[in-house]
Amino acid sequence: MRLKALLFDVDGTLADTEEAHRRAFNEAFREHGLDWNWTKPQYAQLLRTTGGKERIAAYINSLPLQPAQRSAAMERIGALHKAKTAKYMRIINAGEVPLREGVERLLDEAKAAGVVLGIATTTTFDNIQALLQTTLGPDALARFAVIGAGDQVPCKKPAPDIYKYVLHRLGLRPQDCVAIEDSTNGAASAKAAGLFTIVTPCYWTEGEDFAAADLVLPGLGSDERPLTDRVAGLIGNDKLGIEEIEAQLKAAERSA
Ligand code: XBP
Ligand code: MG
Repeated sequence: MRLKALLFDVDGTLADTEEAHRRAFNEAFREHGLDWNWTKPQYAQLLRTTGGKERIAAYINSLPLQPAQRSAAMERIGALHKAKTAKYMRIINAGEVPLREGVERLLDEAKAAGVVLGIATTTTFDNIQALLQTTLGPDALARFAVIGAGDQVPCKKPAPDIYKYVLHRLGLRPQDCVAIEDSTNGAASAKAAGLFTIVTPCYWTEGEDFAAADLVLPGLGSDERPLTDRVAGLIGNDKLGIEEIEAQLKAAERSA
């Protein structure tokens, strides 16, 4: 088997979590006496900045504030983000956000095939733990050989840092691994780290430009929701599995 590891993004890829993030941000703002309320269209724009703390900073920078007010607002970011994380975890722990279709199947297939699993995300480690344990059970973290998260690297996506960090920890070459992402920022990060990159857009990223990606599919496909004939024609099956990923990786290598 050429494929050694599958590296997953979390938000939008393992699960469509961004509405839960948006709710948590707004609840935290309210709790801290701020009248900030991020609407869905506004949040779609704000998502261009990855990372919750960085997103709040981008929002503060967009407000018409005096310099002193702006720096006072910036000083509140740490406390706001801590409150947001607690609220987000409460939503996730309540089981409100399921894994995307086909994710658990692909994780199981990878294990059976001896393909290592890794995570490369900008979100906070506690958020990943909550999502994985709620959806896959208490031992879920052990499925992943490396979890690269949040502030473990200096620069968040679209910088390649988090993927490079995970590859380094795994001791693997990028050409032997595949990234699964949902966004332009995520795909840019994975490609800049030298990875074959598959994108399954989510509600928030549909319509973004994925020209940099190697393969774009509406989802991974499952028995309940197989990929449509047109999409299945691209990968030779109505579900994206380890065999199909391996075939895509080899085809890309031949044409390189
Ligand atoms: C997703 C994100 C995350 C969440 C917020 O990007 O940008 O920052 O929106 O998470 P990607 P935190 O899927 O490309 O990793 O608030 O925990 O930072
Ligand atoms: Mg994502």
